[in-house]
Amino acid sequence: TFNSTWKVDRSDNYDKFMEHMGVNVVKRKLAAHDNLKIIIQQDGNKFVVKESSTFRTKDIEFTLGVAFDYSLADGTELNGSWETDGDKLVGKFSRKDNGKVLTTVRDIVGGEMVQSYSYEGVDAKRIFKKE
Ligand code: MYR
Repeated sequence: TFNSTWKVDRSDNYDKFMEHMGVNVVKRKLAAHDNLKIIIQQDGNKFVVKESSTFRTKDIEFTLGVAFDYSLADGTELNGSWETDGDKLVGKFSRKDNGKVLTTVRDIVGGEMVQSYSYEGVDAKRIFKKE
């Protein structure tokens, strides 16, 4: 189950990933220490995700398989949806500005939540621990 409060512990290739997404160096430096915390509350197909970081706090509600809008901390707007694949959550989102696809997967591995991101052939991971 994803239901928990998750705090980012470490990241892998996240700076390169953000660079590929077009995030400028100043924001990337800040994002490296964003203290991202994600509270996930799943009830059947419905999710409430409470995101907080040094950039903002944001509540997101979505239903599996139903597209919704989401904006990244730098203002980039996405539209897409989450689905399940076994025990994983798989998200497929398109950027509104250029139509390019960002895919993301959430998986629980050894009690940690691993979120991987993929955009135009560049991959990154952020690993979260339970608070
Ligand atoms: C949620 O479930 O947390 C809300 C929806 C998340 C959509 C996809 C997030 C992708 C984040 C990519 C970060 C890259 C920064 C350049």
